[in-house]
Amino acid sequence: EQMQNMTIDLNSKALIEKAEKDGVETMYKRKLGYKVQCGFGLQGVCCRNCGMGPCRISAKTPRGLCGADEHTIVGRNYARMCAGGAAAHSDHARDITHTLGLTTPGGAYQVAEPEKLKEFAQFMGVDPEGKDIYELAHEVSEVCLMEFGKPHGVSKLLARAPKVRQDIWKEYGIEPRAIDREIATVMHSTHIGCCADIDALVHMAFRCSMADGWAGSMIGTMLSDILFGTPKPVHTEANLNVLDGNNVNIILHGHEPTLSEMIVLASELPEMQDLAKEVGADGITLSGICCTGNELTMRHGIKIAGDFHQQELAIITGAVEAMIVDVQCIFPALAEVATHYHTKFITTSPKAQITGSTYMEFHEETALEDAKTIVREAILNFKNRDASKVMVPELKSEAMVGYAEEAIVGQLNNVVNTQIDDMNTLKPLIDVLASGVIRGVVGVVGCNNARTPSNYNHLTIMKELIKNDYLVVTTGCGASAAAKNGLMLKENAAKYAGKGLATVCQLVDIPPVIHLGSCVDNSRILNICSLVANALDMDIADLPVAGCAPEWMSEKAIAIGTYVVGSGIETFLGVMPPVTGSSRAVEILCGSIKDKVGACFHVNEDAEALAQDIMACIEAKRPHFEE
Ligand code: BF8
Repeated sequence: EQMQNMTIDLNSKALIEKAEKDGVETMYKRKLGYKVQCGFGLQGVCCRNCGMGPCRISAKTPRGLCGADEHTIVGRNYARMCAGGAAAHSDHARDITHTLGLTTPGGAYQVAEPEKLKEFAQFMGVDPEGKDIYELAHEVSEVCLMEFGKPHGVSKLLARAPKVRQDIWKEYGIEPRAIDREIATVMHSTHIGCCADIDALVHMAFRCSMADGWAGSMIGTMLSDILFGTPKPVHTEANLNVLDGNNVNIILHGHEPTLSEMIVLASELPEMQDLAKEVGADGITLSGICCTGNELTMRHGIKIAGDFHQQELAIITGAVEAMIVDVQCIFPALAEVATHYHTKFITTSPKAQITGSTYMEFHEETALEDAKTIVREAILNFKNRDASKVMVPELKSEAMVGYAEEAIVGQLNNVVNTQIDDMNTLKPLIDVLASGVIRGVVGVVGCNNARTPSNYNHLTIMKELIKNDYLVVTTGCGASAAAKNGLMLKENAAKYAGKGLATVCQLVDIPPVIHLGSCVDNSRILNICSLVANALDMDIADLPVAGCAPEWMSEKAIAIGTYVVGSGIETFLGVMPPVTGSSRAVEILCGSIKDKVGACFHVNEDAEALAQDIMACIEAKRPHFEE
């Protein structure tokens, strides 16, 4: 029962019980073993940056062996978290960028959005005039690769932000240079004997995170759209019941669409469909977990199997032939869990090899062939399924997903332009915001964290916000939580949303919680805020918007939170980051950083109270916005 209380998802509860019966250890079980977590770690005052340590700060030992105090140690640890997050997002983006360079007409990877490519080329300073689209794609790939390692200048992508915002960054000195450089600089400066000043450490953490949001993630999203298509609203289903009884069930888990898109292509081939029939299955069902799930659902309507905390439980259904993963957010525990069932746990990336997995390396150069080999392996595993071990839980929900920037603007214009004649502008959105019919827009995003019951904070906050007429946009595992619980259906707007928001949802045909994609796609939020701010000749910090990561857990989430604050958006966390060991760090991050960038962090581990904090903060901005 203790374990069941660690999640509010009913499917998860049922599978936790099954895991117990099957004798399988899950995260929920391991969490019970961690009654008390390390207090030094929680406060961020443990330093392992050199071999004299580890040193940890306490009343008796107020300094590390080198003399570093709690502010230095917390600051270094925080900056390194930002660098870790920025590295993960940006290295993902780098792979996408290389893939754009591999596109060929009729090849495995093609340019799906030539117009978007031309527009982006122009923005990056590449003249598309008279160029073959693939020649252009290769040139843009090269230019974008330079953003990772160019020796001079700051990120070109910053120009997407309002001018006033760019000036703020210049003033504070956080315009990121090459992405890799910002990451390397943090690693260097946090080495033993380098930076020992909390203000300077926070400053470099911000600069590095800005490289994540405004360069790495921005490139990742943009080029994914160009390669695989800009998402459009599409119907899907979410939660573990999407696993299909007599089909070969393949779950795609991880982050980069370069792999998952090829698995989609491969599994649709007649030869694979035939093979599935030959082994006695009715067909092949693909579903997704984590951000790969988001990428697939928003481009193809492929169903969402679950979120970060459901990855082990998916295998425990006994109905999964293969769990195919690439990078990030993959529990190493999956290898052990899979030994209890017939599931093949297939790792594919040299960056994320896991002991006990079946390693089938995936190369973009031989993408479709590699994908076919992997899919074949999954199909052939169907015969090993043990019916006595299968339990697909009962629940799933319908959802509308796939709202890219274009979809949001387009959707609003679709219907509202019958009354307002501005086509393809943001005027309708601005009007409903200015009139107060919608009070504000909140990005509720990010992970599941075992320090809170899975999905509880996400759902509590989202429901409270939409009930009070705040539109919610979401990405990552927050998006899965919303999809699993019916919040991404216009039909449910009347039930969950306040009158103003519900009316807008009906009129404009949007759900009260809008699916914007994977965590890399938080860049879409930056884009939309920039478009609105530009249209109003305002700064992003003036808009009635906020960011919230109610159950964050990853370094990526810390980097995101930091660049969102750096972008002038007040950011609310439902889990305290490991910074409380330094009063100065808390003072800066939750206070004085606002003087530099126009926003700061707010932390409240009580979800209901956090929702109230968000609304109060937005209401305080409204008078100025309405002027
Ligand atoms: O990048 S929300 S648990 S899946 S880190 Fe991971 Fe967190 Fe999920 Fe995607 Ni984002």
